[in-house]
Amino acid sequence: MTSRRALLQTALGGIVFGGTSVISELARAGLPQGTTDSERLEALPGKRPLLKRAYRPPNFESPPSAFGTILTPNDQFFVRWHLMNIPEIDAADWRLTVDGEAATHELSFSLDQLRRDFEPAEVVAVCQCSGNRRGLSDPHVPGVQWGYGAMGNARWRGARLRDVLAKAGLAKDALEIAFDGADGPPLETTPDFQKSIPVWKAMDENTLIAYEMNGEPLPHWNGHPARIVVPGWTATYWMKKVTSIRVLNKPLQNFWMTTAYRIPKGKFPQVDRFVSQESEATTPITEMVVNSLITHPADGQRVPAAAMVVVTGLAWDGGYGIRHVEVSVDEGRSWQTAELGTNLGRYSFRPWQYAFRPRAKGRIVVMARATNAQGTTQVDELIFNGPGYHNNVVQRIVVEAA
Ligand SMILES: Nc1nc2c(c(=O)[nH]1)N[C@H]1C(S)=C(S)[C@@H](COP(=O)(O)O)O[C@H]1N2
Ligand SMILES: [Mo]
Repeated sequence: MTSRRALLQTALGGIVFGGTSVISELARAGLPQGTTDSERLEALPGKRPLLKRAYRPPNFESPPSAFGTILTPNDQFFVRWHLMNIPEIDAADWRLTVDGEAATHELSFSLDQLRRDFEPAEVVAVCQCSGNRRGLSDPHVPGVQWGYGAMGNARWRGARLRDVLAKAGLAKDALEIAFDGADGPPLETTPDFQKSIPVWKAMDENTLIAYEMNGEPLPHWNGHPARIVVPGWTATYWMKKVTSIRVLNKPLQNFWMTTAYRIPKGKFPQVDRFVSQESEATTPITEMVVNSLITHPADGQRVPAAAMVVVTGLAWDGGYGIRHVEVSVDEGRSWQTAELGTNLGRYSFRPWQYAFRPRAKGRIVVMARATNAQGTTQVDELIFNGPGYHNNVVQRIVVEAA
């Protein structure tokens, strides 16, 4: 059965509601009215219920309950596809080819060969859509109206891309490494989804061709049997169901590189440059901006006025590491340093917590802001851009002490 048919069957077979948990998940998603009205928790085959943003192609975000642990469970990991034809691939049939004008040899691997012939490497890394939180943009911008859940953190295991490229051999003029996946457009008028990264990022020891996610084979929806993992960079480069790797001596030119996934130059604190794709005014989006999420309490929740309230959350950035997280419980007038939890590496979610005793009964505004090892902090005001990328506005929730 094709996944598309499976998806339609889910659509027709009914919505998966889990009673009160669904209602609380929706309330906890904390999206503005209008966004929440149209959203539903629905299950894709093999997944627990996720927040549906679109069916065709499937765009589903993780609900708040997915962020209670440092590693996001595979069956709650968000799903984002640009194109509608998404074949289910039998691992035994899958082949990955490596070629291109600037490759010395042409190679082709089976999954077994990829596992056997290259030393396995692991990295814990956040996979976050460039447009995560786009739905919170004010003014509104078009695109998938993501809330807080177009992201996840996993332990990825696979072959290092650089080991595979070393075997293929890079010519002196190798400039970019391009990826294509098995998915395709239903009509020839839609451009195929292909992406490239600069050679220097492809040769980074943390850039992987991953065949495991949290110790399991990748779920179909997240790129089975293998995907590219580009730690620190937004998920647009993390090609799922990758079937082709090409070594280019010219910039890859297609809609997904030259039109989409670009940000205005100089507006964001970008360090990693993608020089061969820069234009005068714009540059491809590269590393994620520093950000944090409050995972407890939920927006609108009631907390006991007479006891300690423990605020918990996650923080992450583009791979410099989290220096500190500060929490305010007085609408941003004063800030206290939160305690950082387990460190699974600089590309991972970093948990944090802060405990306080409410001063009085009533409304409390809780805010959190992370600062990374470079000293860059989340922003108070949205850095507006048309596609709604890089939203790291300090989150603000309201709880009721009673
Ligand atoms: N083959 C393929 N890979 C892809 C995409 C796609 O449409 N097709 N979308 C990219 C984008 S924009 C995102 S946000 C991530 C989503 O990863 P996930 O579905 O595993 O959460 O996959 C990336 N890799
Ligand atoms: Mo994305």
